[in-house]
Amino acid sequence: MSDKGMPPRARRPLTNDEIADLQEQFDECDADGDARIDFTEFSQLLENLGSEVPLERRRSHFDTIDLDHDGAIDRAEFMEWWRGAS
Ligand SMILES: [Ca+2]
Ligand SMILES: [Ca+2]
Repeated sequence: MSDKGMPPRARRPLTNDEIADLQEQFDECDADGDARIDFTEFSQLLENLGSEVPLERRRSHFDTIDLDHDGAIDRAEFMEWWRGAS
């Protein structure tokens, strides 16, 4: 009997490819190029993903991702969200 000991969605470091991918996503999302995703840009991202999330859920989602609550998602927060997203 073997115990693999690995949960199916274990957190792991991102590969360079994934990081490059995320940075691309981030830049696409960051419409005004200030290296931060504000709520408007985030809303747009959700729409681009085809997600029909009601406005109040977007807001709470946004607040969850915005770890330091400065009103915008920076790259680190974006990646953290992506890694933790289920
Ligand atoms: Ca921006
Ligand atoms: Ca933030």
